[in-house]
Amino acid sequence: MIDLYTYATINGQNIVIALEEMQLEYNLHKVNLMKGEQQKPEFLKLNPSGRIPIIVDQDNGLVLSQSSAILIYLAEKSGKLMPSDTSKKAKTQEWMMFHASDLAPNLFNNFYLKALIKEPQLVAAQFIKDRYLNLYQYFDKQLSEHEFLNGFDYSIADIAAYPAIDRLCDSFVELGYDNIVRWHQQLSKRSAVIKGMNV
Ligand SMILES: N[C@@H](CCC(=O)N[C@@H](CS)C(=O)NCC(=O)O)C(=O)O
Repeated sequence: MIDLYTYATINGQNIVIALEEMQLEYNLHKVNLMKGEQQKPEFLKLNPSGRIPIIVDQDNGLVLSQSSAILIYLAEKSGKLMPSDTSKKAKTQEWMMFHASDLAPNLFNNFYLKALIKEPQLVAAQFIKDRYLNLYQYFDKQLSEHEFLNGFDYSIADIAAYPAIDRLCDSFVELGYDNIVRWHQQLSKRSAVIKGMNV
């Protein structure tokens, strides 16, 4: 049994999608970031950096943060949604890292500069937005050649990327990133994805 501590953010929704797709049993603990619950002492004991998502695996006591690490752990635990072949596994992780290191921080920084600081820095925010929208052209190219991001099957790479792409879909329609839009429509019909996005 897995305890999941999460909230409705891009890093928090993808873990729910993964648990649902893998049919792993879990208890959902919502941590309301708007109310600052991530700073409560009992949560900081689990993750001193005060951020979701976190899982606690009751089967072995493992406490794990970082959504990419959690997705890889859950895929290995369940034997689902990550190829076992070394090269295919590496390609899956390549697309996960593309999302986690190049895109997710830029999405956050854009939001921060626009909405979270006293004097919004709109020029800097736009610079960052242009950069991440430009990087998504490589997702579109990959999805023009393959049904799923790793080039093989539906995997944790798709799950990692989905919640952020869901928020940006209007921009992708405008930019003519038709392959991302096709992929988004396809995934959006999955019951696990619907459940995860509604967490
Ligand atoms: N790289 C981390 C990012 C985790 C993160 O930044 N979580 C945000 C929500 S998406 C959070 O909990 N923020 C609360 C805060 O900073 O107070 C991951 O992928 O899990």
